[in-house]
Amino acid sequence: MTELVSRAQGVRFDELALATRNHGMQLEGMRYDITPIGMHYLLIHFDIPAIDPSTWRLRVTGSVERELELSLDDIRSRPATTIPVTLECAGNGRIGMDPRNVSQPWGLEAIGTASWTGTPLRGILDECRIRDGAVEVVFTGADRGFQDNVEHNYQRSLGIGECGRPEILLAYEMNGVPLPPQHGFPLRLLVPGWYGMTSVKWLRNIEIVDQPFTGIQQAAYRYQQDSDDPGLPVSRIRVRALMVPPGIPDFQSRRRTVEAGTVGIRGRAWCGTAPVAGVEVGVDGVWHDARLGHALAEFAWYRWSYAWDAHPGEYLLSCRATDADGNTQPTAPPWNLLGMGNNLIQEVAVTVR
Ligand SMILES: Nc1nc2c(c(=O)[nH]1)N[C@H]1C(S)=C(S)[C@@H](COP(=O)(O)O)O[C@H]1N2
Ligand SMILES: [Mo]
Repeated sequence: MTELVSRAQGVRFDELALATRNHGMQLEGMRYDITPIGMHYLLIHFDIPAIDPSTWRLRVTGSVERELELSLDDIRSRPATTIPVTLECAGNGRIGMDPRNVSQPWGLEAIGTASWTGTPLRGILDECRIRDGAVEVVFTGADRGFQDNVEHNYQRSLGIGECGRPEILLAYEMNGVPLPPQHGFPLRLLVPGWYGMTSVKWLRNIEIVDQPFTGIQQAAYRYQQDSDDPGLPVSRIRVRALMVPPGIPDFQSRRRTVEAGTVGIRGRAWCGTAPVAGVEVGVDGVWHDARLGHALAEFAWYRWSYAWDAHPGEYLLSCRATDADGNTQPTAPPWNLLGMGNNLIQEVAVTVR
């Protein structure tokens, strides 16, 4: 059930309780190419399951010629790749929607870039030989709970075609160490370019199905205008730039103070649908081109910077990215019922002294 709260009503206690479980990445963490594990954002719908890696098995079932049951050692002995990937929660920016859905009240911090190691999913799908007529692959996590009064394990599906993409991994390491419990130990799906909900943690079952999957976590991620609107499914990450807030903050308001002179504004930009083509920095609404660096990898963030000639006064800084298809960030939140995909332009209030 969707419950809406307007901005004027403030954050509810249940939202605050979610926010203390599921933390974001401090934006100054964008200074690191690879986000340290404890700084990477977290989104855990239910509880972190306790899994004994010695008895854990991954089962591959359904519309296949050959079902598989793999131990962690079996998976670790398969061909491995390591890639940096920027993950973002589809609910990032939710707090800027008005009214907003009562859910994890993200500001802008539901991001992180980790170096993930795993074996390509398609190798396993090739090995089990998918039957004709299969349409999707359903990924099931070991975590279980209630959402919208329905008890279920966390589950998401992906189309068969999408599953053939080489960058999709069954990942068992993050930043060179075994996955920590909160990020999906012992194995998670990692779908680069897609919002985070697709990357199922604590993976224990992969089922190939002949009908589209309609489970609760599949239905929950849609861009709907109201509860009767089927909406489009939430899929790939919308283009976004964020800056490291410059200078020093006020503890509570986070308002920034910087010294007059040349101020280096830095940040990151990413997009799940096309390469990032440009980033601009706004100073009181006047846009200037930032210097855009290279992406760390195909599905990881770009570095950008801008040298701001700052004179004493009060300013509103902003930044926006544009992708190679010409998509850019909106000036008003792209409102939808569940508060998804809000890539509104970031604004940072700064006092120059
Ligand atoms: N099994 C399971 N997988 C899950 C989730 C979950 O609650 N359970 N949350 C999803 C969501 S909504 C996001 S944004 C990402 C977050 O991944 P992270 O916590 O490793 O950053 O995991 C996804 N995978
Ligand atoms: Mo998410």
